[in-house]
Amino acid sequence: MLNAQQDHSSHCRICNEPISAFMSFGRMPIANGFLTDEEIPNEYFFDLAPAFCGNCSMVQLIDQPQPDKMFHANYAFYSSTSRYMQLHFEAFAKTVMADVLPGRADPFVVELGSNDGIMLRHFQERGIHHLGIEPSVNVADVARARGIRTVSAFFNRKLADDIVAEHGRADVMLAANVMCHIPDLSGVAAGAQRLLKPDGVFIFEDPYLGDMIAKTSYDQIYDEHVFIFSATSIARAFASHGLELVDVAPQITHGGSMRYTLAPKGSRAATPRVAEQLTKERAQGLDKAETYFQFKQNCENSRASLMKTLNALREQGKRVVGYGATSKSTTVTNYCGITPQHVEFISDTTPIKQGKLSPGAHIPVRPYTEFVGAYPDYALLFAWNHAAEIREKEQAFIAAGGQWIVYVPDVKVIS
Ligand code: JHZ
Ligand code: ZN
Repeated sequence: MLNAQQDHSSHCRICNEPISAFMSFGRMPIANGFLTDEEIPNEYFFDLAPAFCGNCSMVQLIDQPQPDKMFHANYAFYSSTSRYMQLHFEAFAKTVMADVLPGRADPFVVELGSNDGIMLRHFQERGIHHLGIEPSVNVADVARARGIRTVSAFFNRKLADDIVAEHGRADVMLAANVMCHIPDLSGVAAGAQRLLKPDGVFIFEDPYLGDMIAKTSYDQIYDEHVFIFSATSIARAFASHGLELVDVAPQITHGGSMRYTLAPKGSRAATPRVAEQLTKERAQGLDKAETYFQFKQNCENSRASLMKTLNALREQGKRVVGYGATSKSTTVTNYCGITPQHVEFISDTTPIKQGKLSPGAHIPVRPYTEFVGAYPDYALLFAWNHAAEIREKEQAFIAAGGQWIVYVPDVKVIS
């Protein structure tokens, strides 16, 4: 339910038209704000409320916490925790090497939000001139220790100019699961315009709005994701900075993502895939407000169904453990009202999250060994985007009689 405080309007971060939230997920903590008992009294909350801009079609948060509340020296997400994601970024790097770098003398590759170097390492290993930009110092340190040149800063016009002065202009700019985190998207687009060579390309990928709407994967909405992109909104947002959308490529990662290629206007022809994607998005109604009101209804139905399942299992005295203390799970647990009475603990392989409590819901996060050591009756798959990797790995859990609870695209119990 929207209430007076949540139903406020603001202005589109891209085109400045008035916007208002189409729903609120309620009082929400920092998605990666894993905390100790002592930190509970000071836990930070904000209103998680997405809006759709009827003018430029950008889906965005009305309120977002200050960047330094989210990306700092204890940032909890290390990209290299998934084997499949390591393979994905190796393939991404190889695609760039095969499609963009040939014929360029001493090419220069810049990655925004390079995290622990999961993608840049492939350029570094081949002696390609590279630079990572990563404001979260702890993950950047992992990259630096691997010999990947990394600066810890937020990318903007000024940094773009500094990079050009020190290294020259870039042949390729890359970003994965980063652009949708940056509220000043226009500043980044302007920086990209300055940093790129006239024949350079900017390639980035992020969770895709079309998948989120189709699968009711509302857990893509959390503090860090200030935008959920589509080809429609990206084409419009970058056009005013002289960058044109010249290619799109759907990805299966993170529950459905889209890779966008942008180039200085007129420097290369757009592939037919761009027009096809724009047509598909119109057919899906991504440019219409009604779509988002329906999405809200779908979220409420999903929540009711998940809680019905969890409440029934609690009454039967079943043990339920969460699998993967994802950022996404913070939206699910807080929006649905999942408590430690529903979910005993969340198993996660990331050391920095272990021994802490999940944000807002305060469900303990424990090492993976505790999951394997005493299998629960049910595992609630918070890391549903890694389902293929996890189900392959957890055959013994199923053999022991365990069952998965999933909620994307529908709430289901599966074995
Ligand atoms: P995972 C993060 O989202 C944050 P999250 C960020 N905002 C973003 O945009 C996306 O990534 C790209 C654990 N795990 O990848 C590791 C296991 O325990 O879904 C992670 O804590 N066992 C930058 O946080 C979590 O689950 C496993 O076998 O939603 C997965 O987080 C595997 C595979 C993972 O991203
Ligand atoms: Zn707009």
